[in-house]
Amino acid sequence: MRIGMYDSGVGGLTVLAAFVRHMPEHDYVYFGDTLHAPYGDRTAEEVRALSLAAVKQLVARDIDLLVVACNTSASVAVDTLVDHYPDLPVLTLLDAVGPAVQHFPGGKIALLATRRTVEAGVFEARLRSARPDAAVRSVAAPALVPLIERGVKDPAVYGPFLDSYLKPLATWGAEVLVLGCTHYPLIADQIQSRVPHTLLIDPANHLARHVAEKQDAFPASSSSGSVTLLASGDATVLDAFWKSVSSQIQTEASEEY
Ligand code: DGN
Repeated sequence: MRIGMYDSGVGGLTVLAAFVRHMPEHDYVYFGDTLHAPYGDRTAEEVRALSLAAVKQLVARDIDLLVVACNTSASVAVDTLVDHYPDLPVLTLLDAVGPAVQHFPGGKIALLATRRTVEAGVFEARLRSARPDAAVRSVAAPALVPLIERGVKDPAVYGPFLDSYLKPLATWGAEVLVLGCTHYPLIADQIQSRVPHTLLIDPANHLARHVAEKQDAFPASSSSGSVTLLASGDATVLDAFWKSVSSQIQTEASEEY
């Protein structure tokens, strides 16, 4: 099977890594819209137009399945994509976020995401319907994606932002924190250190597991286990991130949520 994925930039590589970990035998084509990242503070209209342009690149490569590896895009653009490509199966992390929290007993669930995703409210709605017994709270973290995209590594730069987003959640007693933006697993250690008693959940692992279990339901063209990275801007950034993300693929397999 040839699976297409896109994100505003490097974040969706964490989704790609989850898929490669579970299904290394498929072919993957990843498009990072690095020229237009970040999407998080753009209007819904802009995100829809950019998402369509990204998917056009992937469809031109004959993908069998589209995975939207950008939650901002999933929040506002999925209907537009389905309208334009009615024959293309489309999955998003919206499909995984409910099942991802279903089995955790915690009564306080938090979502950390971009401003557009939080304002759209669809991820929060999925969490609420999956866990009507739990209290759900969303926090927008607009400063993080631009720093991650620029390759900033210094924890001191992230510190004040992470403190302001996460300390209220630690005080609230969040038991589960859903990483609602595909960039955030890239700084999971820094997030975890501010909410040490909270379970971090990356819905990409659940989506990848789901697709791996239901592979027969998807169209299957032959594949050779390849990964192709495309970018609207500088592709070397994607290559560098992928090298680092893919090197962790084996080591994290046993400890995912
Ligand atoms: N990785 C994107 C997401 O999951 O929302 C980030 C969007 C952005 O560019 N801010």
